[in-house]
Amino acid sequence: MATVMKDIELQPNIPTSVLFEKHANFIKEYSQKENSYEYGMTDYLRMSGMFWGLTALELMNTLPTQSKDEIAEFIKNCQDPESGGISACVKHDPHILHTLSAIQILCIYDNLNAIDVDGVVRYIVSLQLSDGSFMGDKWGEVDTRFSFCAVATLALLDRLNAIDMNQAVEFVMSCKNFDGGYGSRPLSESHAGLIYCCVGFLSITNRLDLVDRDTLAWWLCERQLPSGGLNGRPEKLPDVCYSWWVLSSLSILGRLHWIDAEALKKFILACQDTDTGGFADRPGDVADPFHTLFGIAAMSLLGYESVQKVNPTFCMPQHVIDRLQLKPQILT
Ligand code: GRG
Ligand code: ZN
Repeated sequence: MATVMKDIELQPNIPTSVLFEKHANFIKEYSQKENSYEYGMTDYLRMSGMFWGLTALELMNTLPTQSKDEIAEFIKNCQDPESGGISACVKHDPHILHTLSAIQILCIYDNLNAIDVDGVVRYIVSLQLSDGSFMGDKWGEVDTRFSFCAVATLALLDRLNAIDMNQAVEFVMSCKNFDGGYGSRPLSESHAGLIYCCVGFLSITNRLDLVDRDTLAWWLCERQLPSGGLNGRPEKLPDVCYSWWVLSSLSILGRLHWIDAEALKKFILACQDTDTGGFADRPGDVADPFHTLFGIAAMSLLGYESVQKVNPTFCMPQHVIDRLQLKPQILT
């Protein structure tokens, strides 16, 4: 029996370029909506939201440098003096994802001294379990996303030796599936978002020798649909954020050329909102900062002119990774 492939049909009148000015305004306006209902309802995402917006602005060469001190003050107020972890918003519980986002922002601004770095290291170490996995916070959820957050944070702080690395690698490898992909925990299905986390983890820890390279790259390039867009797993709709999760993984594996780049560019350009600015998950949907970052970052990996080069492992501007003298492993 044939299976129906889910996809969308691109409409005519797709923009032929990235609408930089509109996207920069979209992100700036989004961060100024402090009194809106929408803003109040997304407190729990604030720190990562700031990372998405600020990274997108920097990739477009429009980072607001005048906000450096104000942003550092916000991050300082989100650090829990006891555990050392950083939360999404003042008075929230610390979490490993927001801790990574905060460190990424401070690295972009070259301002790590603004917070208690030893506290952050103590927090990450406290979240590792005896099987090598990482919890997201003190409440105990385990996921390979958190293994990535742990090593990415420590690498940015040059403190990778603080954790049990052999066990950490063993846990990630226990999440590898027959299709070459990785899931969130052992026996969980392969998903492009989690493949990015595990391939990124192995890139940071210099263990890409453990990857089933061609099987995984084949699974990843099979994510491309006739519309040119990529989905996150079989039989799902395309979404612009997978342009990042899939493409960055292929880029680390040295197999970017296995994708039809022109078809993907067209899909990404079609996800732009020509009225409000910003990118949506799919053409015609509402734009948001998350999909805006990943649309722009994917265009960077595809070599689009006037977007700064992005590092595929850290999802940060390459010049920041160079300044920190980090060399995550990339296969050629
Ligand atoms: C520094 C860029 C960066 C990231 C930090 C948190 C994290 C590390 C990565 C997130 C990876 C990710 C997107 C995981 C997805 C997890 C998952 C199983 C999503 C399923 O979502 P559905 O079912 O989406 O809503 P689909 O597209 O599969 O229908
Ligand atoms: Zn998405």
